[in-house]
Amino acid sequence: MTGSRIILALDVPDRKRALEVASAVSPYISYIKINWPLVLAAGTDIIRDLGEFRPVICDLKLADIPNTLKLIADEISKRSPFGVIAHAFVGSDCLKELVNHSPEMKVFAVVAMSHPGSRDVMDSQVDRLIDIARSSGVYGVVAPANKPDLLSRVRKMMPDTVIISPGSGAQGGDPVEGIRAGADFIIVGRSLYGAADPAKEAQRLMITTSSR
Ligand code: BMP
Repeated sequence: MTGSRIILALDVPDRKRALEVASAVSPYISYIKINWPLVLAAGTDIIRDLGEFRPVICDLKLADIPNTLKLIADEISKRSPFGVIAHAFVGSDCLKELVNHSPEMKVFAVVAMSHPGSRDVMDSQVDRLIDIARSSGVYGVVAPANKPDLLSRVRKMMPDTVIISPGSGAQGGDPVEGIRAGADFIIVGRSLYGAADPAKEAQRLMITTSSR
């Protein structure tokens, strides 16, 4: 591992460009997170291909019944990703199914989100979502770096769980503030893959977040 606390959110809906960016920034990041835009554009084999650079976290934000989650987990795990992201709000039976069915694939649960609309429902339910994630035995959770108060609350309630945090850069948050509020890893998308020199920007982010 690089020791970096940066996760690249590779929301580039183009296989060739995605591989170029991954290759350029891989010395400065720890994981590559992929989401629907790239999976839909490039197909699921991109999971295995990107895994040549760094361990891949599949951000499919799964939200379904246990049996369907099991079927999805079987398909994803054929491509050997490091982890998968699911929503906590579906309940502990669903998360437990993922955790137990594919133990080699780490499960991250979304317990709080970075966008303004998460105030409509999710922000007020954070304690409940944390309880669901905790009782399901997930490896990690997703909580926003651009809402440090919420992030600190998650850290306080989950002192030993890995927290990965989006919301800095393009969404206005500050990566260093995210680390101080309790994030283990900062997820960075547009401000990294869209930079004039993504490798240089990744190196800068790695250095600024490393000693905090
Ligand atoms: P960007 O740095 O370009 O805003 O990308 C953030 C990434 O993190 C996107 O892939 C987005 O889907 C994801 N994300 C987020 O922004 N907020 C959340 O609350 C949860 C996420 O997974």
